[in-house]
Amino acid sequence: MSDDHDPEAPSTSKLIQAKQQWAREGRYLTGQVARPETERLPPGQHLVKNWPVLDLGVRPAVSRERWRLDVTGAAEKPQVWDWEGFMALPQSRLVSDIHCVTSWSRYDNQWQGVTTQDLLEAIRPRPEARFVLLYCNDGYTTNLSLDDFAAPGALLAHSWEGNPLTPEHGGPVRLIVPHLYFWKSAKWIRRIQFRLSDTPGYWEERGYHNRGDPWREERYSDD
Ligand SMILES: Nc1nc2c(c(=O)[nH]1)N[C@H]1C(S)=C(S)[C@@H](COP(=O)(O)O)O[C@H]1N2
Ligand SMILES: [Mo]
Repeated sequence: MSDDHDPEAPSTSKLIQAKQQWAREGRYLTGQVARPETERLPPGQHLVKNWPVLDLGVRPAVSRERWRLDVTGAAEKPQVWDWEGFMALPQSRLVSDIHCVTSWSRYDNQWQGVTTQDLLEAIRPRPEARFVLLYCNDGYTTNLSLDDFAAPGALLAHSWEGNPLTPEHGGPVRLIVPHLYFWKSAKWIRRIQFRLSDTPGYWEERGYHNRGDPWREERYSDD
């Protein structure tokens, strides 16, 4: 996705320009490797108690009535869910930590929603599907391997701490992938595409690491 060619692409704000510059400079890199078994805070991170809002500055207002989730691509049963259909899927409650590449972490977030494993059971990706590309209502995209998408702890969340997810945090529904940096956790998720090949999303095209494991400090890519 390029700002020059996509008329729907969000405008490039100062913060976004700064984040692109940090990616070029390798800002926040410490070169340390932590062990999740013994250390809860990944290298180069600091704890916050609040929950910062970070996005491209476009906050789409999507009502639950008009909300839809399309699942497309290499799957046996591609589907479009509306709110009622989504809420009829198995519902789970999970607790996880947030690690943002801009160096803040927040512990013990309680999420409610549909685990990616339950979603995968409903749509059954074809054996050759290896990756997902996530499309959001604000024009944002991000890519994941199918293994990372399906990892334990990953869910499509509609609630946080027992309340509906607010619009600025991606409500009605966002993805949560707690074992990777938070830019992979797509807000206002609109479409999940199952793919045979990988393709970079918004930040991955702008210098962020393709995978983003906070324990290996995979903040930015080297090329
Ligand atoms: N649709 C969408 N999802 C997004 C983003 C975005 O700009 N648009 N930003 C990502 C980034 S860089 C971060 S750090 C987190 C921030 O989520 P929060 O605002 O709820 O803290 O959302 C991620 N998901
Ligand atoms: Mo971010």
